[in-house]
Amino acid sequence: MKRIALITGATSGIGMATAKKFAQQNISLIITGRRNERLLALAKELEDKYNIEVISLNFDVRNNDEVVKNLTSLPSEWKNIDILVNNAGLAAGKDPIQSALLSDWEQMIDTDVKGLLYVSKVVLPWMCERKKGHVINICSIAGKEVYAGGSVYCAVKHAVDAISKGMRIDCLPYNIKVTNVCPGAVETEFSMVRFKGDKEKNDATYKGFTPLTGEDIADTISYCVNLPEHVNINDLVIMPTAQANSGLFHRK
Ligand code: NDP
Ligand code: 8X3
Repeated sequence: MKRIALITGATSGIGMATAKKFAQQNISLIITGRRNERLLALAKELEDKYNIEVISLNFDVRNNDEVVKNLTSLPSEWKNIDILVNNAGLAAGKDPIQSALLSDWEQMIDTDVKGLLYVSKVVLPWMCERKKGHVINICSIAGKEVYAGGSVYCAVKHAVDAISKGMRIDCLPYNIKVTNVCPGAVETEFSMVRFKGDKEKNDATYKGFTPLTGEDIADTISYCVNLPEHVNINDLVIMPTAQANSGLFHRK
C-alpha cells in the first residue's frame, strides 16, 4: 500500500532533498513551508517526474492556529500519515549569550521547539489511532554538544533530543517509531539564514572540507523509514568525515 509522508520545511535543504527521495519511492507527499512559490514548483516537479500525489500546505509552524487549520483541513484519507518528518527549523545568529538578540532566541524557540510540537500535536493522535507511524525529528549535533555562540540553538536542539525520547516513551503502546536524526555540518541554506545573508560567514562555515549535503541526510532518513516493521533507529549522529565534533574540523 502507498505510504503518505508529511515533511515540514520542504522548500530547501534537507526537507526538499527528503521530498525528492521519498517521491522516487512512490510515497505520497504533504510538503509544507512559508515560501509558497517554491512549494508549488516542487509539487509540480515531483508530480510530473514521479507520477505521485503531492499536497502543498503553506503555513508558518510558529503559528499554532495556522498549523491546526492547515493540517485538519487535509482530506480524511490524507490524515493517514505514515511518516512525519519534523524538519522545519533554523539557527538565528551565532553570538555570545550576553550580546545575542532576543528576537533570534524567540525565532529559534518558536520554530524549532514549539513549531515541532504544534505539528506533532495534530499528527500523533492520528498515528496513535491507527497504531502505526514513524516520526523523524531533525535534531542536530547541537542537540548533543554545546559550542561557542550556539547556546540557544544548542538549547532548542537539546529540547528536540528530549522531545524525541519523550515521544518514544509516550507512543510506545501505539507501535510508533521515533527516530532522532542529528547531523553535523550540512551545506544547505542553513548558514545563509543563520548569518542573515552574510555570504562570507556562510562560505567560511564550509571552507576547506567536504560538508554533508541535504541528499546525504535524505538517504539516511530513507534508510530509517525502510527498515523492517520491528526495527527502529532511535538516535543517529551523522557527520562529514572531516568533522569530529561540533567545533572540530579538519580543514585543508
Ligand atoms: P534550510 O534553511 O535549507 O531549510 C530550512 C527549512 O525550514 C526551509 O524549508 C524553511 O522553509 C523551513 N522553515 C524555517 N522556518 C520555518 C517556519 N517558521 N515555518 C515553516 N517552515 C519553516 O536548512 P536545513 O535544510 O539545513 O535545515 C533543516 C533542519 O535541519 C533544521 O531543523 C536545522 O536546524 C537542521 N539541521 C541543519 C544542519 C545543517 O548544518 N544545515 C545540521 C543539523 C541540523 P521556509 O523558509 O519556506 O518557511
Ligand atoms: C547545524 C549544525 O554545528 O551549526 O545544526 O549546530 S551546527
